[in-house]
Amino acid sequence: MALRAEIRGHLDDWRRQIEEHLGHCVPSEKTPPQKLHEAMRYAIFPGGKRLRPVLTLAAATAVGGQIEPALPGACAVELIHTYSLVHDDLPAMDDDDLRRGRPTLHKAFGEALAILAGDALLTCAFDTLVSPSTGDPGRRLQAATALARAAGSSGMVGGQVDDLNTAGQQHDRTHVESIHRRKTAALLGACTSIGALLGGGSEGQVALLERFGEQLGLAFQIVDDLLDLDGTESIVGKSLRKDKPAGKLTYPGVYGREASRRKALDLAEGAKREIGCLGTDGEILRSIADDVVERSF
Ligand code: GRG
Repeated sequence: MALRAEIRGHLDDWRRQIEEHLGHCVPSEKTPPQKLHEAMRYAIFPGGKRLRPVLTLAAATAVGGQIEPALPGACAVELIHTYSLVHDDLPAMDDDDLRRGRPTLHKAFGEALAILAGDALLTCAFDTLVSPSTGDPGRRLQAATALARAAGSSGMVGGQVDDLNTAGQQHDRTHVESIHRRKTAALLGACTSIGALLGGGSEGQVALLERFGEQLGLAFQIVDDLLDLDGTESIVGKSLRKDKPAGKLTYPGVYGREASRRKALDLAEGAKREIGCLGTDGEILRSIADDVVERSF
């Protein structure tokens, strides 16, 4: 219990550092074009759980690295995640009015600016990752490659396309896993591999932390599917009960609620086993894995 409280203290401190660093990544509202920068900052602040950047920092420290060189990676993954939410909420995709407890970006700024702010957040992510004057440029390049692959057509964007295309079709186990792995889990795998890379981890550590992130990412998406069914809108901060009417391919839709919950728990346990060799250095990551499957938002 005391250990969990100590870990929460670390995570709160990391979140503060992430907020501060993110503030420097995107130009201020006073910088022209003002409306664009206002929209980008509206999407980023206040944030959600900041799970992805926290995972990046946790992976960096798990391999013995410092927070500072990993911060650009942490902010880059959050910028990519935020762009994906902005675009996912658009009328052409999920057509959502509510995100992080307030109007979605296109509701507040209009559709054209939401598309462009999403584009600019995506570009800003790579600028953030490759620009710092300190740290190892070779590792940053590897991190940028990992991020591009996880976020691009073989990863998140590809998963999103298949998710849109299979809406209303027969629910199928292989298909649901393939979509969730690309749409959500690939980016979480990139978070932990980027953290390990920027934290100075060995090739083996980078690979095992990527596997940890991917398994946890799949568990995270299953919990997200369950929250869509059983969560409380004011707590989750987004519109719920949308997957079924939209004919979306989900874990509970294919396996049922109980088996889905068991699957999420098994995946989180598998992820924790994956990093067993890190011993106490993996403590924070294991605690995050528990939080992911216990979450109600
Ligand atoms: C539009 C290219 C493109 C991709 C969209 C990420 C995604 C793919 C869509 C978002 C919708 C969705 C339900 C995705 C799966 C789970 C997910 C990413 C949930 C939101 O992430 P949280 O809960 O959000 O970490 P916060 O607000 O806490 O950052």
